[in-house]
Amino acid sequence: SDSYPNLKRDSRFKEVSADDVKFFQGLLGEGSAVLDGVTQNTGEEDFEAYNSDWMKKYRGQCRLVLKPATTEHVSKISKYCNENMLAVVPQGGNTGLVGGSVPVFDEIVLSLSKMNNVRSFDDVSGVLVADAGVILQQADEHVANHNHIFPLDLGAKGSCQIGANVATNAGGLRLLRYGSMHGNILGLEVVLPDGTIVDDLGTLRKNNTGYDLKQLFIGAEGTIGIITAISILCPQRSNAVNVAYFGLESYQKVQDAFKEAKKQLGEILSAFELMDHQSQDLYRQASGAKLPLEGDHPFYCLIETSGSNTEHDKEKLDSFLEHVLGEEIVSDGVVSENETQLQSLWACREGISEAGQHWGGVYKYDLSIPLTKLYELVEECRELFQNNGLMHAEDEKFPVKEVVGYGHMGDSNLHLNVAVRRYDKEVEKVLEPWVYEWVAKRKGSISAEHGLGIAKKDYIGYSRSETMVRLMKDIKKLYDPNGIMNPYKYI
Ligand code: FAD
Ligand code: 2HG
Ligand code: ZN
Repeated sequence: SDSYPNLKRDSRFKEVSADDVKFFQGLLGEGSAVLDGVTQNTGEEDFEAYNSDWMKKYRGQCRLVLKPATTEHVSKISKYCNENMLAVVPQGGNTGLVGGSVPVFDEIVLSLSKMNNVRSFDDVSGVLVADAGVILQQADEHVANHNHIFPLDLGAKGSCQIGANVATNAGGLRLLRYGSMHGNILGLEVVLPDGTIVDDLGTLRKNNTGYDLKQLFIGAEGTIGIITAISILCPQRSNAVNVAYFGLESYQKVQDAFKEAKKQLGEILSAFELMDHQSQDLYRQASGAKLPLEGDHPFYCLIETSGSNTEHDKEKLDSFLEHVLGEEIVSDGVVSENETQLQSLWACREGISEAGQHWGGVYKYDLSIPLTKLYELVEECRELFQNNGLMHAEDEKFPVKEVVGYGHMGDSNLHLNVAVRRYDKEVEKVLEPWVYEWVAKRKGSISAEHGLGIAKKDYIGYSRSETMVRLMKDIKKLYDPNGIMNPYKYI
């Protein structure tokens, strides 16, 4: 593939034939469930949405997309592919940021999009059981009708799927409050590469009977099986949600504000997000939106509180604000007065990811770094580009437009985005392996929440020991001995 000069198609995998297509059509019908470019003259453009990723950075050459409607379908497809050495890529909403959801060569795309039913919701326990292909926002709306909240929220909620959220162990904006998928997932239904249906769709909070095998599929990025349904614990939805947006003068003050927020807002704190000035400026330029505060500040924070008592929460938030303004920890701030304002404050944070690629492309790094050192990486990276003459905010001749830092401060998770006018080898040489070495030296992680996919496949060693990588490979071999499931990616 042009996108992957260093990779060769694995010749053990069979190319899709007319007979294969016939089998899948027999199973799924000849309608929209099979997009066939093998026996039909279907154009490239029809495959575009499946072959290329959200960043338009990775591109495969798949000529067959399958959209099963049932777990039974997924099982029969997997079994057939396994017996015939056909490689498969499970695909959800294709919003992943590490190139994991698109084929590398001619792998078959198995899209979960037609498996989108909520199976049950129990409003006493808060347990939702639903098909993997339900869109995150729809899952949240479903439980909202019962006064509950889906314990994950992220900027791609309108397109990403809950099964894929589990497959990537997505973190998102409220992990600080509700915890990770590893804690919230109570059960999974998974199809193994040989077609075995693993029905572990339990709804129990506690079940200490041997290995907790479902954990293996959480964050596996579709390399050992296909998640077809999930069972997840949803907390009560809070009556009172408030959002505040601050300007601060230094990263030290951001840390002080975080400490104060934990101290004073404790149990009602549901998000603490960091945005640097450069990230807000890119967002403003790309979206045309007006920023919430008048003056410029080097740093901004977004704090969300969610509690059960509006007055009580408001009182707490007001006294917190008074304190941090009085102590000059924050220089300026605004609190949302209504839902529209709340959404527009959140947009300043959620909109950065997309703004980053507005000028042509973006290099994204998703890192765990000890909190005290978290922002140093952004400063050093910016300095590198300032010194080597590759960066200019206005001049089109320079490949790099801006280096921005933002992220889930409450989880020590930094997003470093390098907004570029074009993808460029010179820029890549500066960034890699420099970023990974920087992070490894500080005992951070090279992937806090987006996973490894293909983007970081060569760098797993910066965050995992040889022994651990060997154990992962053993598991891969056990579950997927033919290696048909999402090949060429990190494992
Ligand atoms: P895809 O991109 O389609 O797939 C992702 C991976 O999962 C692939 O490796 C794929 O093979 C595998 N997969 C998909 N479905 C299944 C399945 N049913 N069974 C097994 N494997 C499967 N991520 C975060 O963690 N936190 C964020 O805050 C966040 N914010 C984002 C904001 C924006 C604007 C965007 C574009 C992305 C963001 N992401 C974030 C990344 C991405 O949205 C998440 O990784 C999300 O979980 C991917 O869901 P998807 O349905 O798009 O999956
Ligand atoms: C976010 O927190 C996402 O906005 C995306 O994880 C981060 O685009 C990115 O780098
Ligand atoms: Zn994130």
